[in-house]
Amino acid sequence: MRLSASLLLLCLGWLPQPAAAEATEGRARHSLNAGWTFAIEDSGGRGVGEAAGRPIDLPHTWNAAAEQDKRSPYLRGVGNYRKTLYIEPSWAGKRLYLYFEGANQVTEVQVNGRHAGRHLGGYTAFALDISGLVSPGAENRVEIRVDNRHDPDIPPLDADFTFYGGIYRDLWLLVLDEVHFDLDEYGAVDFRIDPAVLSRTRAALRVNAGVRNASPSDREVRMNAKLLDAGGREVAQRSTTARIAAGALSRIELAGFDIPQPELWSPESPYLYRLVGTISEGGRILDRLEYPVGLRWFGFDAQQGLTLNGEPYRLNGTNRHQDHAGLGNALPDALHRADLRKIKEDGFNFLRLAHYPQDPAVLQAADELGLVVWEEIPIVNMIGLSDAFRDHATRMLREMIRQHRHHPSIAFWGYMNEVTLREPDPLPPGYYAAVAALAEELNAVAKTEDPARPTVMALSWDELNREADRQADLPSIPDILAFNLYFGWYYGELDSLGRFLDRYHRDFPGRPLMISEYGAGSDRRVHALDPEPFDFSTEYQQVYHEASFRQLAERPWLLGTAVWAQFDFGSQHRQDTRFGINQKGLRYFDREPKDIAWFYRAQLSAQAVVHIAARDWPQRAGSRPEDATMPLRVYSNAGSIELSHNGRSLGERPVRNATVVFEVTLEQGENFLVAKSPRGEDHLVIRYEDRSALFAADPTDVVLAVNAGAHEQFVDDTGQVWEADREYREGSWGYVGGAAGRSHHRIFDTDDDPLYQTRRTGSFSYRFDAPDGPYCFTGHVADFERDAGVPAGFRVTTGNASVAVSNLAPFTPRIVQQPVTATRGGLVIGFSSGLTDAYLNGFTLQRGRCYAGAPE
Ligand code: GCB
Ligand code: CA
Repeated sequence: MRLSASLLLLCLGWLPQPAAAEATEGRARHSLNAGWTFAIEDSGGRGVGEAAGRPIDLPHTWNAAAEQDKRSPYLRGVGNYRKTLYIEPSWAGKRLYLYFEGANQVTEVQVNGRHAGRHLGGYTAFALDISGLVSPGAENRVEIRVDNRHDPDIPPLDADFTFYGGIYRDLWLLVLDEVHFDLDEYGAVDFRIDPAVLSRTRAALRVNAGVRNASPSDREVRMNAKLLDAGGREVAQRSTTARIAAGALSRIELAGFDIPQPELWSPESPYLYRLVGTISEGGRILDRLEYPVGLRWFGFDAQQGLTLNGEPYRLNGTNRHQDHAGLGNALPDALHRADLRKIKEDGFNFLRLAHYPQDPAVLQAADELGLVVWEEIPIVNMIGLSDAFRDHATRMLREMIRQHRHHPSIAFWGYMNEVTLREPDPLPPGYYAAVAALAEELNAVAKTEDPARPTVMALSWDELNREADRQADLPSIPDILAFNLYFGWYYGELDSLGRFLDRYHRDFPGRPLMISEYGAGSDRRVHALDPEPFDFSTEYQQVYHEASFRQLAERPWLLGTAVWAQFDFGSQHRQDTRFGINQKGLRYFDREPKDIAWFYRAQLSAQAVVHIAARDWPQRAGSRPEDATMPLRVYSNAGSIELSHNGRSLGERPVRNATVVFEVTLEQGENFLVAKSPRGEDHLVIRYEDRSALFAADPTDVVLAVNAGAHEQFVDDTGQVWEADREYREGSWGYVGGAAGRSHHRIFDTDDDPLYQTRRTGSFSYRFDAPDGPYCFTGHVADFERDAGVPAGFRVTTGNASVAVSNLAPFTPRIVQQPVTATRGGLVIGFSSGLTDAYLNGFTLQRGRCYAGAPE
């Protein structure tokens, strides 16, 4: 078995402490989040509305509502931030740094009109020394220009997520003594502790620091490092003195941090020691840092899987993007931490940070809560061939590793995701060889920067099969190969997943494998009794995860797996059933859990789980007697579940694969469901609207609403259920003729895309065996494939009435009302068009006359 040498982890990261307390002992850190004015810059380089600007606080992005505007692409431009900054007189002679945790993606800073620095890349931290640009005892002008326009030299070039612009993470002013732990290399604090020996019986650690003397004279300083256990008791302490020449950087090592029987870190027991480092001179503390330190080591083997601290350990994980509904990527630390708590609650022990380095608060929470982390740089879908692209890629990798390497949670460094998914157009000669060369280079950089951690790369299934990819042979480059697999979603069958993995594992028995992504999208408004891939029903997502997780769990040689994705996330180019959002989350964009989240809790969590998986679908309807009978799932880690419905037991069933399925026949109105197990119970009310009365002798005022052309139902925001389309059956209703069609184009001026993205098309009719009398038919149509200017339309005929629907604006709903009359127990509404096929995307039918004020 190959061991990825014992890795040490330490936690640097400036700890949140009151500025005043910090100021008394070495460095001070002041938040610069508050009190900015912001303006978008016009193309001439002037601030738009510059005089006024808009008051804002950080973290901030100008694309916070990107997914709410279907008509215009999100702004990729330039934003200007301004602020005045009072510099205390006592800071004269100190080193002052602006410390950005992250800004997307090119940041240029001026202080008092003079250039302070520039940083490229949107996901790593950077520190700019402004000491020489400020006047103490005065207000100083800080101007920051942030640019998120496409830049062919800066990764990512293309990806399935929104590139929100702005200073979207915290911004700090660091006040350091002239002699301090160095901060000038890659935005990282140069102070760490690594194990020379690490086992269950002994840890021998070594501190390594870079101390900078930025003063004009040589200095004699003392560096001390103290290791404390979690209870604050001293474990070991060492110090040394060093003479540092004016302007020089001195490397200082301290050995002898020995711990017999060390407490080890793991997701189940995330034990953290603390390391306190000080630099002092004549008893006066010049700098002081305090970090958590976690001790653990991983091993991996292509056949045996992963080990943690010498024991077999399976990673069950998920992926996280850093954005949130309504906020874009500008999240306060508290929300980052809350996300990680949710990931833990959902049972996971592993987190892939997709597809870029994330906020320091994320890594700190992973250390403290116990999540094993894969962190990667954003080289996604394609690369650029310029030297600049390569330089930025390697620099980002160095920044990520140096800034985050002390976190015990991090186990893997990633540097590419599906890197050949998209080819540049036109394809430059030698492109694939250049991708392989860049992969080799990044792999080598990662190994140099951090020999202790394995490298990993995520590839898609498509990328294993193409000739060009085979030539490039990317899978042979990283220490660990990971797959993003979407069998039963983008391609293939649900049960092909395991077979594919077995074949690959057999063909490449020496290759350690992980699953970096698998997932399916869902919309809480879309439901199906016969779910299919890409219908975005919550039911298909459930079927998908139940089948996929089982196949993955059966293969212990996989080092780990990660769901795509923990949360729905912003992806501006996407239109599934909601614009601008990737809907594969186990939780919605606002973090509300989907029912499928409980499947994972039931599979993975030690807590008792009994969950009736119908929170996403509490409002149901049907128009035929059999519609009321449907499967109902319960997710649980109990041995068996008894379900009762309106006080009657439906029996007790064994739980398999954390799932048990009952069949229930819902009654009109409220249905009370109780799932019981020895480990706990769950209660839920489902409302059912029985519309079959519309076909009874004396129809009541029920409204039949149908999602024409769809096997899936749609529950709109008013709670109206648009039933699945059905073929005509005597005594009921349904279509005669025509075909079902669908698109995933966005539909303007509505959020009801799933209603308009499906339609009945051709020459067809709907029949209703409803009692004689007047009815109101409301047709919903949207042309989802034609371009503007092309005539579109059709004719609705019923008896002798006929109404033409024409001149539809493309991709825009039109609602047409038509009074109709049933005679001799029936009503037929025909759809035909002289021009092209007729189509109908949805309709309602209601007894009575159409009245003014009804939806037009
Ligand atoms: C992938 C990508 C990820 C996408 C995901 C999807 O393989 O790595 O960035 O968001 O698929 O949902 O298509
Ligand atoms: Ca439809």
